[in-house]
Amino acid sequence: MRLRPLLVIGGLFAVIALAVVLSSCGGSSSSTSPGTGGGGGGSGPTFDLTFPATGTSRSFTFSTAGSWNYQCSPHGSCCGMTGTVVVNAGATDDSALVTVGPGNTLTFSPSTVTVKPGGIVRWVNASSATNHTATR
Ligand SMILES: [Cu+2]
Repeated sequence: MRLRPLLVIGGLFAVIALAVVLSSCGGSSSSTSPGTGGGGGGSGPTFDLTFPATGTSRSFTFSTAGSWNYQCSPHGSCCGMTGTVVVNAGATDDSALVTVGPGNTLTFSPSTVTVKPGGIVRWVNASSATNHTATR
């Protein structure tokens, strides 16, 4: 008579423990699936800089460490006009200059620049084209 309630309670604990184990297995496998593919995680900074004339310059301040790819909207997918800003606490430079379309090429030069967090990147349009952008 006194054992029966204990057995019932023990059985309930066993069921609850099994349920916890099963749910934690499912939880751990699903929580590891989303990946951002390297580069500091999250979506990172966004910007859309335009260069409506030769000589136009635009600046952007990068506060978040990571490796941030960007492209020219009209010339990124078609022509590989892309670049990367690496923001790294170990960097020494607090600013960098990128030339847009030097010699009327569809390039950013240099294609990769590195600054420390809080660093400023400035792009200058050296091209006769007026539709380049730096976008991400
Ligand atoms: Cu372009």
